[in-house]
Amino acid sequence: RQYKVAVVGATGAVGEVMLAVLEERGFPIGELVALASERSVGTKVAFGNRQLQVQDLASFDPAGVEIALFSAGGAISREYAPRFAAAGAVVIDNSSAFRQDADVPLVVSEVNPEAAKHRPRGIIANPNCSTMQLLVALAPIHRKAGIERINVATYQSVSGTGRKALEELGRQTAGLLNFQTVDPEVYPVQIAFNVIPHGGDFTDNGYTTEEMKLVDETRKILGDDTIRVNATVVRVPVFYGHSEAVNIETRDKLTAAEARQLLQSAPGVEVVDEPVDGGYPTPVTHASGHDPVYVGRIRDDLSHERGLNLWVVSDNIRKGAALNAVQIAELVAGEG
Ligand code: A2P
Ligand code: 11C
Repeated sequence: RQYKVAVVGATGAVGEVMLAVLEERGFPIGELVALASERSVGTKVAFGNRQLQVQDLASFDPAGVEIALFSAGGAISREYAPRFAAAGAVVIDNSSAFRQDADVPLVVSEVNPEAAKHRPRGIIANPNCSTMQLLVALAPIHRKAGIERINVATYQSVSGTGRKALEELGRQTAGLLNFQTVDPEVYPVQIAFNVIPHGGDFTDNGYTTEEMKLVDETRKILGDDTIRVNATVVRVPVFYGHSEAVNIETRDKLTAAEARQLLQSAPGVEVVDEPVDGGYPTPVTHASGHDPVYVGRIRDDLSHERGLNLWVVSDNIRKGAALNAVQIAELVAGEG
């Protein structure tokens, strides 16, 4: 059985990788449609060694589309995802538009795949990238020892913000190395050679939307509203790959050695944890362009008897977005 698949936002940083991952994994595609704004009509995107003509989302008729992968931002999803679903498609939405809706499942393929089956609106939400990699690493620990509290600081790459941010980091870096002054455009302050304690928008409680996603999405995906999450999101001048310094407190004691062993057989996880130079994952040496969630620096918390520290790194565009969306599509296709 082959499917008619649409990628909405096909020219974007995530859309481009959705197409690459669909091809790499040999998703059963009968027909593939690449959609973006009318600005992109006339341009082409790569699908394996083929080139697809980009079509205008606004004038596209979704009739016949069976699976639609959306990554064109929340406003586009809110407007068009219900239309695709009404036309019969299963929508897998990478935006934050529907993630907290009770009748929309929020799925990490390794963590709660069964949730994808119950989708009364025909929409399945793909989690935020920083929640995604965190939970691939933490769900096995939660099942084994019960996580009561998560304390996380993120080091998020600019690709999470989209193509314009990738360009901004490149332009600022080149400019500053050539003694030019650079003006920030995408970010409020200079990102090159800097770190910015700000992702998303500020909310009334002083936290940012990116921080609150870590709180709310973690609880929904693990199905446990009692988990306490304390998050600080930081943008760093890295192109691809988010990193997270994670401290957890478990209900039952889990030693670093036990956690290491548990994670070695966890789906989607690769443990890189040697206490030597370079014996840990980084975005550049491990994550960028690769599928796994890498975990290293696993240590007993010296300040808390049931505390544990981990360093979690993954390609935010792959597992954090495009790969998980395609894995959800595989779950849907696997239903037959
Ligand atoms: P376009 O390239 O035509 O603007 P990124 O997150 O990397 O910035 O990518 C955003 C994606 O969302 C792009 O594919 C972009 O297409 C798409 N997009 C943005 N606005 C619209 C719109 N109004 N209609 C359809 N697609 C849109
Ligand atoms: C970032 N996590 O790195 C974001 C990007 O909710 O899907 C994705 C925003 C989202 O800025």
